[in-house]
Amino acid sequence: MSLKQSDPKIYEIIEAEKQRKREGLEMIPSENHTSPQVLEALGSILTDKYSEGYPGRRYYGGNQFIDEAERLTIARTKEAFGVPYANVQPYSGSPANFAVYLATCNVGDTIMGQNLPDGGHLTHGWKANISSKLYKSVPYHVKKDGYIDIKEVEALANEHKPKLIWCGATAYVREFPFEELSKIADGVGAFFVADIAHIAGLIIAGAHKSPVNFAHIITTTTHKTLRGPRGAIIMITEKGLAKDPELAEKMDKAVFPGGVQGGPHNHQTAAIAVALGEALKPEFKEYGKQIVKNAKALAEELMKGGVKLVSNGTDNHMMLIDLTPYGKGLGVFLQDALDLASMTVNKNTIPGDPSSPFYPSGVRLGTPAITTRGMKEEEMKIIATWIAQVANEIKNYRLPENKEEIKPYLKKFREEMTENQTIKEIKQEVLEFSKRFPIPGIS
Ligand code: DSN
Repeated sequence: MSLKQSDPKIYEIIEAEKQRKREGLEMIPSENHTSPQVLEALGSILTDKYSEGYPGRRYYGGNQFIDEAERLTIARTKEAFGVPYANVQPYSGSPANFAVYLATCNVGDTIMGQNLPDGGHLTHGWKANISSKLYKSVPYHVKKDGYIDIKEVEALANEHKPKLIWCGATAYVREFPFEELSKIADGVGAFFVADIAHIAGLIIAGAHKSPVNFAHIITTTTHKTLRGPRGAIIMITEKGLAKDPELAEKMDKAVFPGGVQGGPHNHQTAAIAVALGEALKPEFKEYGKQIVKNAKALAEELMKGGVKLVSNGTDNHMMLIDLTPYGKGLGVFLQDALDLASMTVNKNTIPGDPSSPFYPSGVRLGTPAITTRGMKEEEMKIIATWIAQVANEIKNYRLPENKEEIKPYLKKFREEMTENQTIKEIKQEVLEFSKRFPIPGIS
């Protein structure tokens, strides 16, 4: 019996989501469209198996084929990134980063990472995350031009002598300065960890420099530019093994049984292997390079259309629209208006944001998913024009100062945007345009 027959409710939800994707443009830079083959592995019976432990040393019987899948995933990771060790079991990026802390730090140690409103990640020491509760977090920042403030990192590292320094972000548009930060970490004897979640696919494609020669440890999610299932990988470099020859054993123990995980998600592991197999093919190099070309083209056209971007452009797959020329806290307005025009982006803080993380003043967008659909620079020009037009429609709205007034104001804003003629016309154009670019995993 098909899912449609056995559970029509969930079937309809999945179909509606497929339609949303088919008829719109996915531009959240941390999302992508996985291949039918990745989806096939992800939907396989490997999900049924318990296999705590590691290949050849499990707590359950019947793991001979799971062992093969995990070994293959590890081998493909080592080949794709050029590292001597990989743990492919982390459920996702946050548990992977937590395992890194467990393997390298003691509770109370000092850690450094990029400040969240400056584009950094929650798990790199943000005040609301456990990483700042168990460890003493010293955040570093970006400068006015959007680049990491290397001098500040150096001064803070010399003053606070951290045990670990992160390099990585969720909203950083410039190439990561792996070499400079690794020198600072080496100078104070800290572990230098590169969290390449956003740019893993770009690194494999040669479209962003690799941290392999600079970092001791590398973490990544597998579902962003790498275009795999949701999941994560921890890698240790030769430099990491030289710093601590027992680091591999410590990391395995930190993932399981020491950390927040139980049995590995074997369907996910196998799907990561499929994604890595795809990423090792020559066409993936073209894909990764095209992501960056598209992002640069989109950024250029947006700026020509009068849209302000943090750091005036991008080196990677994403850009950050700075809406402060119109007012503060307008990210949600542009996000929702673009949503109504079938373009999906996310509201985001910008460096020095005058508003709050919930009502930030920026919007983050990127090109991994639309590049998967085969779009090129010509299409970016069209998309940029639409975004600039939508931005023009929201610029006279203002986030109320009084918190009580925000919800009713936003409700009214959404009602007005739903009836807005420009938005309606763009939505129709996006629909026609999207039909020309089928999504690989969606029939
Ligand atoms: N949520 C991810 C992102 O969107 O970048 C980071 O964890």
